[in-house]
Amino acid sequence: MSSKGVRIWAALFLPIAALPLLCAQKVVSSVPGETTEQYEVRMKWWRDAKFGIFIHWGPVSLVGTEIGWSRGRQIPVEVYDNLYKKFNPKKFNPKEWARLFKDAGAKYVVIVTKHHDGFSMFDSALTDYDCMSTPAKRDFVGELVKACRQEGLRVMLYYSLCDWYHPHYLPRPNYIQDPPGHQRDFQRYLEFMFGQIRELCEKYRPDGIWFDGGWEHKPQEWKAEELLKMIHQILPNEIVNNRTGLPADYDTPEQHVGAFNMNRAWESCITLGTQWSWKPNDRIKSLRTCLRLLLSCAGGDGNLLLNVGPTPDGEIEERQAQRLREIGEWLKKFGEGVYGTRGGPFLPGRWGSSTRKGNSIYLHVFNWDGDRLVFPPIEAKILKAKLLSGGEVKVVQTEQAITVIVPQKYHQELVTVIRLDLDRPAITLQPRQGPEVPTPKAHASNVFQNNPSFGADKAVDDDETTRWATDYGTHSAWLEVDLGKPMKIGGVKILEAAEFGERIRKFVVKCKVNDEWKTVLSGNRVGAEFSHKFPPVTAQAWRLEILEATEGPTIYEFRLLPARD
Ligand code: FHN
Repeated sequence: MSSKGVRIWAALFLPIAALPLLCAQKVVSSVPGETTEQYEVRMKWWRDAKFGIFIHWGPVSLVGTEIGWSRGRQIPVEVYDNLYKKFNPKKFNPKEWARLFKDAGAKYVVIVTKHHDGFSMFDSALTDYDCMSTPAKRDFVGELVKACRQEGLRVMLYYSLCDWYHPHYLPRPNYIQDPPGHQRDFQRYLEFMFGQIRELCEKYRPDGIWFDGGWEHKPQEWKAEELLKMIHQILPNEIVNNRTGLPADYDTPEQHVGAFNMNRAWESCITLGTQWSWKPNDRIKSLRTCLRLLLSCAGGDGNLLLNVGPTPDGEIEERQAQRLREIGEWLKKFGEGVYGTRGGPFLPGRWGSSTRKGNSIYLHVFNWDGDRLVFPPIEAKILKAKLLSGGEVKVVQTEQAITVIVPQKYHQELVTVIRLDLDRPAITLQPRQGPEVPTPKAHASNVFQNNPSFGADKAVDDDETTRWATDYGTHSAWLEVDLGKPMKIGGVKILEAAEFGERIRKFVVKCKVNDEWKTVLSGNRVGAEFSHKFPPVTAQAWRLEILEATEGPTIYEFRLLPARD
């Protein structure tokens, strides 16, 4: 065989021929010496699940401040540490919670058993600072584990290594003064910590352990390798995250979508509100934001762990429950493009995200370029395209590009879902960039302390968790948006950061036509969500002019809505 022939053979067949070697390769995981194949078998349920619910609950919910972090800060230590004596969540119905999480389309839950505040929400033989010392005298974790299992959910248990309550934990929190003569002893704390983790494994037999709070010590000081070994002696298939400081089985980006990575499992943990534990009148993320977070995680080959903070009387507050049910309703229709998929082949971006399963690619489109998106070419042949969210789709595939065309009347404000059926398994495709879409640029008359975190672009970044803000004492301001090219716009959606008060009293929306600013909309109040349609206008430059505001206006999103032809 000529050298060229050898090169072709190697390029075509070597990857397949090398498969056994690849599977025999050792992988970074929580099980020393585990092969890639063994790791992927152990992680399969977790990778296929894609969507979990995180639950941060404890006596701190009685005061509505952040769990752990508010101890000795907003809440005096002696007050915080005695909240458990009043913690009596009479409405706690684990079966209702489990049903809700199942209705949300989640496949697993992660339950906080002990947070940094040291309070054990499970019946521990090693401390009286636990749920059995509350007036409720209930094993909250145990009941929830049982109920979730009965609904077919997988269960993982969160445990904070750091424990700012325990008298032997080191480092001593700076807001604590130990009694005279008291000797802190980290090894005695480790005995307690190992003992509790053994309890959790033996009593509840979770499918995984979600460690947290590892940042105050090195893995060696936590005896992390010994800890993982103990866990796997009890539960050989246990999945463990990276927060002992060892890489273990998966990474845990927090409050943001992780980077695309087919070679390292990851899960973004993100709050549905703005706080991990319950906060009265917290701002809850919209369905649009929640779905786009989930699809961007799945598109990056990761999972989303969405956090809820239950109320002090034991309920998931209705606003949070409703959002979870809405997510579940969407997943009932379009979950085939989420569950059991892998990320890619088109990398996530402002356009949306893609997932793949079998011989199909799923496109989850957030933003279009007019009525189309132009993707880079793929080596597979597209046999069929289906607009799962309703309507017709046209796909033109050439060696240079894949053009996906959907009339704007079929564009969904939440997500537009398209399935491309191929002539081969989609997993064989190498990842590649996704399509470019026009990205608005913005500038403003005023930015809060000229801080880019509150810059004008935050009002047009398609992210409802970031906002443009202005200085205190600002009673009028404008935001100017350049869409990158003239676009046919038929309406606006404006999300004011109303939690700071509905400050806008008078505004206009303008667009520049033939070098003249033309008013297309006038209004008084905006509030948390303002939408208004108007006869379509084609323009590239747009303005939100806030003419009167009671205090510095602040806007999450100024969204120009493409006209639906
Ligand atoms: O401090 C905790 C926080 O309260 C929350 O539990 C998150 C969840 O990932 N972990 C720590 C912050 O990284």
